[in-house]
Amino acid sequence: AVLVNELRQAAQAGQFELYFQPKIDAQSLEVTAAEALLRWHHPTRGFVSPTIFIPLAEKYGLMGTIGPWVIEEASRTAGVWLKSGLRMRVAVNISGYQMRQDDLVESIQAVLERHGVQPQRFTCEITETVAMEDTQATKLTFEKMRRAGFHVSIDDFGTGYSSLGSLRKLPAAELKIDRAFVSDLEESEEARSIAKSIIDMARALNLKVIAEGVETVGQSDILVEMGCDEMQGFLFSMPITAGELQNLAMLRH
Ligand code: G
Ligand code: G
Ligand code: MN
Ligand code: NA
Repeated sequence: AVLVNELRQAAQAGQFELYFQPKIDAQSLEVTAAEALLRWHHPTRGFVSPTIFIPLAEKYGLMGTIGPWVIEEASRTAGVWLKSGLRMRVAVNISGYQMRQDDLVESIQAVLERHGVQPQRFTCEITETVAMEDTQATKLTFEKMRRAGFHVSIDDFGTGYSSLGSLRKLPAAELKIDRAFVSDLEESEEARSIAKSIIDMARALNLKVIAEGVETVGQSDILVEMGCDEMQGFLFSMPITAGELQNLAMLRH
């Protein structure tokens, strides 16, 4: 409960920072996008992981302030990159709470416009579990995202219960293979089958497929061989600051 109160103040206190991790084109090795990952620098506890505070924020109704902060900061950063000539997308993780807000899409559109960022340059990463919620509220948000022209990515894919039929109804452009399958690729025949199924499913639906958590050349080789379009992971880069990412993207361009 103490942590929740501190979390409530963190945005105003300037304790949040966005890090960015590049998404790499498997063929050209260019940076196609950067995923914004929230960091909380607590004055006494030090670094607090988003795996701890995001679920707390969801539970205690704080995504209503944290979510917009992330969208604003990511869009502002994308505007800076665009002005420096970099044409990559920025990707933001959208939580279940945010998906259920009926003004989410309009508020993102307004922020993007203010920073001169086109909607196609904004990726919404939505976990498969949230995407499959199939409530009236999330269906409406997806429909608005389609009309707005956002790039939609289904995150942590393979951990939920999507069918081809349900996926076809979503305005998704990208499936992101969950890290769990990527980390086991070299050891596990089952992980390879799952990764291959996801890639084939993406092909059938005309979606791009990206693998997250790529750490070794062996994993990367297997994924490229299977036809994976893009990769993200420590093999290419850790999450880094906006300035560092800008330098890395320039080098790879
Ligand atoms: O960056 P890291 O690997 O520590 O992130 C851990 C988890 O926190 C990941 O599942 C990631 O999607 C989530 N996360 C990071 N930043 C955000 C954010 O801005 N919003 C939401 N909803 N989740 C985030
Ligand atoms: O679930 P989501 O994809 O949003 O989470 C991204 C998280 O994965 C970030 O917290 C990031 O720090 C972490 N991550 C990114 N690349 C790697 C990797 O290669 N290995 C591992 N173990 N974690 C990674
Ligand atoms: Mn993500
Ligand atoms: Na993920």
